[in-house]
Amino acid sequence: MKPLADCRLYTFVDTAYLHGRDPAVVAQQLCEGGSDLIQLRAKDVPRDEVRRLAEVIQPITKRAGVWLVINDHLAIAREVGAEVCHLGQEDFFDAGFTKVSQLGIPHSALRIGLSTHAPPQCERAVAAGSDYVAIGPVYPTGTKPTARPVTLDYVRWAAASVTVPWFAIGGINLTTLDDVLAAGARRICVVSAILNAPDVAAECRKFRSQLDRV
Ligand code: TZP
Ligand code: MG
Repeated sequence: MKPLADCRLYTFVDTAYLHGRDPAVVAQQLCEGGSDLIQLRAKDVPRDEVRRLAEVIQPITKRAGVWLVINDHLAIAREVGAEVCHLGQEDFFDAGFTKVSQLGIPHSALRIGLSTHAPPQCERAVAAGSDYVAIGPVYPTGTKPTARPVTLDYVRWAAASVTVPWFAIGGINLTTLDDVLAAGARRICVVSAILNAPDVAAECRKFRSQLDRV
């Protein structure tokens, strides 16, 4: 498994975009396409089903040497032995936490990633001890339709200011990617542009090679 700082392509098994496909097959295709991290994102899915999906995906990412990230569900991340749990501002700060250490996990056992939408949120996420931060949504996105886009200004700020690994997210596709890279991002999260493609592995490889050029 690569060090987190060397990870650049962060992809998703998002239940909203499975379109009837087997999550295990999608996870395998994302691995074959060169993903460095894969997040299980299952909004409005019952906990037992999220846990079942996590158990299905975990051996696949493990075998491929890809980091598994569980969105929202810290306990499931621990139960299945995922490498990372990703939490939003509301899951972490609004729930009363200020330090990752307050989550009660040995830091080395499970990494924590936090979403951020503005510089002050990013500064407090880094100060809280998060292992990485997400910077976005850069562009409007149907994956998170109510979120206000942060624009490339926030990406440029991150490139100049953030000291932990950070990933640009939101509306990144093969067309917008060049501008995101030009703004200073070196790591990206991609949900719909990969999962809506007919060939997930091939689409993933296109992002990989565009990333590898910079
Ligand atoms: N957080 C900020 S934007 C976003 C999340 C989970 C969704 C990104 O999805 P897409 O489809 O790559 O725009
Ligand atoms: Mg969340």
